[in-house]
Parts: sequence; structure tokens; C-alpha cells
Amino acid sequence: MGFFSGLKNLFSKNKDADSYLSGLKKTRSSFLEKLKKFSLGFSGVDEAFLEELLIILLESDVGITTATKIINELESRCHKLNIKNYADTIDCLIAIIREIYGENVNLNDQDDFTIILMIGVNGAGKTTTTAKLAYKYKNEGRKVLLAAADTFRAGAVKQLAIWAEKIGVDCIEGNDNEDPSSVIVKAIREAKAHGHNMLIIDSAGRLQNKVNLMNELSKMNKVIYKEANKEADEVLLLIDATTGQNGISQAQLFNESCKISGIVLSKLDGSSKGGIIIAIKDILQVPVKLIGLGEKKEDLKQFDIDAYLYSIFDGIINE
Ligand SMILES: Nc1nc2c(ncn2[C@@H]2O[C@H](COP(=O)(O)OP(=O)(O)OP(=O)(O)O)[C@@H](O)[C@H]2O)c(=O)[nH]1
Ligand SMILES: [Mg+2]
Repeated sequence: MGFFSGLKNLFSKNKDADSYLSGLKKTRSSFLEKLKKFSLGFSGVDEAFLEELLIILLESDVGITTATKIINELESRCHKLNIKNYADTIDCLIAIIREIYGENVNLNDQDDFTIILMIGVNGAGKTTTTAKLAYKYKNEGRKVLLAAADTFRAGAVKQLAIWAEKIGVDCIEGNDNEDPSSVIVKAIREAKAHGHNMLIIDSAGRLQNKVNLMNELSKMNKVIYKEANKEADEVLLLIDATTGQNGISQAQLFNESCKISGIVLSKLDGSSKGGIIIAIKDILQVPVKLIGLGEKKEDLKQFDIDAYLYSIFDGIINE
């Protein structure tokens, strides 16, 4: 059984299969379009093929370091295994990408009082994802409290408060220009007083190169530690999938001021360049834990590398 057949088998049992297929439609058709020309007149894994494949990987935001690693491994493996036809070459390519990514890592959300902090640049999807997570955990029977700690952007607190009302969860609303750390303190005290077992903190958008704003993040982390006697269970960095390679430097710089535990890749439905997932994991060793596949509250899915690869490569190999 080829590697891709194994993925297909796993995919048929995945409850999010339809969402993956429709959410990754753009990435898939862009990939199919580009790889299609290889299937006709394929003459083996030669220099011209590898060069063109490298370009396709770069165009999909895999990044030069990771793309080169994939290409080198493909060349040596196809040579070693004497792979000569198109289908086996693509099968081998998918297996290599899967190996480079590694295993799926679930959200660390089992604590009796779970704290999740959302961070990221402006407009990346923090507030929407906070709401989507609140919806998910409410459905799982958790008592959810949201902390609207974006006191910086006008209307940001209201935006989350409206979501909270729609979903039916509690929300601590910061006042305009209030220190976000003070909103966090209030929220942790509220959660402890009223038995909330899931606190999700939405924070203001910040550029990764603005030192003061990045320092504010470390302060927020310290306050969490002081009030809750533990670090946040998850510090999730939101990256907009349409951002491109800048997402890598965002992840690098955010990780320096505030240890990130996972990435949420938002707006994957609007992007044809899902390759950034592989690059981030390979370069920073930070796993992608969630993906955003739309604007609605149910459009957040747990990231699954097998489902992701299947959805991107579906239709490329005729089995
Ligand atoms: N298509 C699509 N749109 C999304 C997704 N996630 C967020 N959005 C949209 O992206 C826009 C920005 O989302 P927000 O959640 O407000 O982003 P933010 O990071 O909180 O923004 P700031 O608070 O301004 O920094 C909104 O219009 C969302 O509806 C997604 O997965 N898919
Ligand atoms: Mg926001």
C-alpha cells in the first residue's frame, strides 16, 4: 500500500473530512494545477523536475530551508528506491513532508482551570478564534470565561462581548486603555470565584518589532503566573495564512518574548499557500494546533497533518 493510500484510509475516518476538503480547496487547486504538467511526459526525478518542484514548494510558502530539505531527501530516496514513475515520486514526496512535519500535538486543555492566551499581529484572527474556541469548549461542557483584554483598539472589547453573548458564555470586559494585565487579574479572580474551568484571553494586535508591545506580553504572562499559580496552559500565536513568509519571522519574534505553545493558522480557506505550516514546524519546532477555515463559530478545526496532506494532494495521484 502506498503512503497516500494510508492517508486516504485515515481521512475516511476523520470527522472533519468535509471541512478540510472544502477549506483547503484553494491550496489544492493551486497545487493540482502546478503539478499536473509533471504527470504528462514525466521522465524521472531529474534536475529539471527537482528545480520546478522547488519553485512550486516556494510558491506555496514552504520556505527555502524546508523546501531544499524536501527536495534533497526526495532526490536521494527516489534514487535509492529506484523510483521512476510519477505516482510513486509524488507518493514519496508526500511521505517526506509528513516525516518532516512530525506528529500532531493536541491542545493542552485538560487542566481543571485551563488558561489560553491568544496573541498575534493586527487582524490575524485572535478575537474570532477566541470566540470559536469558546463555542467548541462550551459544546464540550466546559464553563467558559472570556477576557476581553484588547483595551487598545476602539471597539475590540465590544467585538468579543458580542460574540460571548451570541455563544452564551461569560466575558470580562476591559475598559478603554485599561492595562491588559489588570483585565487578566480580574478575569482569573472571576473564574476562581464562579467556577469557570476554561479561561480564554483575547489580546490586542501588535507588530512583532515593537519592543514595548512585546514587553507587555511578558508582563501579561507574569501576571497570569502570579494570579493563577501557573503559566498559561496554551499561548497560541495567530498567523494569517495569507501573510506569506513574514509569518515565520512573526513566529520567531513572538516566541522570543513569550514562549509560544502552538500556532493557529487562520484564513486557510482564503489562501492557496498552506505550505507555511510545514516551514514553521520545521524551523521553529512549534506545532500547528488549530486551523481557521472560515469566519463562522464552527469554522475552527484541530490541525491534523494527515488530513491536511490528504486534502491538499487529493486528486494528484490516480489510484
Ligand atoms: N475567511 C476567514 N476569515 C477569518 C478567519 N479568521 C478570522 N477571519 C476574519 O478576519 C478578520 C479579522 O479577524 P479578528 O478576529 O478580528 O482579528 P484580530 O487578530 O482579533 O484583529 P485585531 O484585534 O484588530 O488585532 C475578521 O473579518 C474575521 O472574520 C478564517 O479562518 N477564515
Ligand atoms: Mg481582536
